[in-house]
Formats: sequence, structure tokens, C-alpha cells
Amino acid sequence: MAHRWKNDLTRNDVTPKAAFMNRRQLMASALGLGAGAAGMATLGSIGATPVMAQDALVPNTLEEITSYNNFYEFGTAKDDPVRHAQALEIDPWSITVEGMVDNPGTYSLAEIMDGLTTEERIYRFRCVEAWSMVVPWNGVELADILNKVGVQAGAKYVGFQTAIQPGNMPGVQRGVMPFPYVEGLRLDEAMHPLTMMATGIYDEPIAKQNGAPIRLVVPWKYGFKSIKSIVRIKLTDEQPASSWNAINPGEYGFYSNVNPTVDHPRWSQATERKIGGGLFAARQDTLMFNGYEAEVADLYADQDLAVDY
Ligand SMILES: Nc1nc2c(c(=O)[nH]1)N[C@H]1C(S)=C(S)[C@@H](COP(=O)(O)O)O[C@H]1N2
Ligand SMILES: [Mo]
Repeated sequence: MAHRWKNDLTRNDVTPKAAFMNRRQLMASALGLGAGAAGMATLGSIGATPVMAQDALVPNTLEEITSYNNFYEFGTAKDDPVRHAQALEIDPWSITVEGMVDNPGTYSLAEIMDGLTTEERIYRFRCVEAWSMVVPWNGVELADILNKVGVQAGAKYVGFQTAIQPGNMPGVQRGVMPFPYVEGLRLDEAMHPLTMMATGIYDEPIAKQNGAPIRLVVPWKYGFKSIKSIVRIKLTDEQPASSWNAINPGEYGFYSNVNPTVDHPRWSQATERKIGGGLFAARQDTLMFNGYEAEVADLYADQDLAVDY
């Protein structure tokens, strides 16, 4: 089955070299210069960083994806997760499924994944802090897991909770924010075919700093919705708590759909910095619903996205 939200290009089609050339040419054309002058033009543009259109969906390197992270259980610095998350114990792992489901219970990860086949999805990933990556996830649709446990009529939301292992988590020990980290989705968002539970990146088991052994990925929402290292899933008829929304509701909404026209109170969301740009690190335009507008806009047809941010 062809998924139209999956990029036609695979990693084999888009080499880093091609991506580099593409950026270089885009930069040159954005500045009205020939490609040969792009390097100099970029050096000369410091202080007035150009903004460019997004190029093809070129995945970041595994090194980039696994070394620049947000995982506050392990600290608030971007390199805390890669340095500290190796202490996370992920075997055995179980997930408790509860609330308005036909088959509540505590399942091993193998039981949760039994009968499901993982696939690769190359998705844009946009943090509310205005940086972004492109990640080749491996995983399954959340809907497949929810259908296995049987969602009861009347359920309207899905809540998620991250593991707490205080002895292994310096950020939990220091209390950098309230834990456990929790998140939630409306049921139609949770059942949407774009929404996945990822267990891998680049065909490797997902790194601990990225949320091993299983984490949520909701590509049209700001990254904090994509909760890591999940141990509890609850189907409810009331909106579940969202950690950042609870900490600062004026700055972080429950929906948190990527939206270049609705700024964060303290910074613009119109553009973003793609991690790994190096010397050619122009900002790029942020796309409505992070580029998935055709797939998800219908979910919010009746809502004012400036109110329901
Ligand atoms: N449990 C937990 N999940 C989390 C976070 C966190 O601090 N704790 N950070 C969120 C934020 S703000 C972002 S941007 C993404 C980062 O995912 P990545 O490190 O895999 O890029 O994870 C999200 N999920
Ligand atoms: Mo984020």
C-alpha cells in the first residue's frame, strides 16, 4: 500500500552528497548568486541568516539524531541524554494498558508488538524550540496497537506515561520538572495513520536517548508530544495531562500542532534551524502541520488553531 505521507525518496536515493549540493544550490539561488559563489556568500551572510524553503526530506545522520536530544529525565542539556541515558534499563520492559479498553493489562514489549510488522517512515521532526531534524523511524502505527487491545466506545483520548527509574535518571533526582513525564492525544489523533510507535531508527533498535525501547512519534505536532520510553497507556473520556502544558499552559498547548502562523510567546515559529546544517546552516521555513497539512488538517476543521494551540 502506498502511503502518500511517506516520502517517495528513500535513503538510497538521497545521499548526503546530493543533499549537500542541493543546499548549496538553494543557498546560491536564494541569494541570487551562481552555485560557485555559494560558500563565500554564506560566510558573508552571518548576521543576516537567510531563510530558505525546505529541501527534500533528507534524513539527519544517526550521529546527529542520537547526540542532540531532549529527555529531561536525564538532564536539561542537549548532550545530557546521550551521556546519561545509557543507564536506562530497558530489558525487561512492559507497558500497562488501562482505562476504556477491552483487554486491559500489563504486556511485555514482545506481546505489544506481537503480530505487527515494523516499517520505515521518514518524518520531519520539529521541536517547539524551533530546531528540526528528519528521522527515519522504524515502528508501527499506534492504531494497530490500540486495535489489538480494543478501544471501547466512549473513549475520547489516549494518555501516555514515561518510565521513572530515579536511580538511573539524574534529571529525576534533581527534579528538573515534575515526573513522570506524561502526554496525551485525542483519540482521532492517536488513530491517525501518521501516528506511530517507534522502536527503531535507521533499522537499529532505538537508542536510549531517543526513547528506547518504544516511544510515540506524532510528526505534525511539536516534539514534546512525542513522549519517550512509554510504560503506561490509558484510554479515557477526559483530556489527559500533558507535562509541558501543565507546567506552562500559556506557552505550551495541549494540541501543539506545528504552526508557523502561531508564535510561541517568546519566539517566532515561522522558521526553524535544521540540525546538522553546518556551514550552510540557513534557517528554513516551518511548514503548516510540519508538512502534513494534507493528511491532518481535517482533524481540526472546526477549531481555531490560534485558540487551540
Ligand atoms: N519522557 C520524555 N519524553 C520526551 C521528552 C522528555 O524530556 N521526556 N522531551 C520531548 C521533546 S521536548 C522533544 S523535542 C523530543 C525529542 O526527541 P529526540 O531527542 O528523539 O529528538 O522528545 C520529547 N519526548
Ligand atoms: Mo521539544
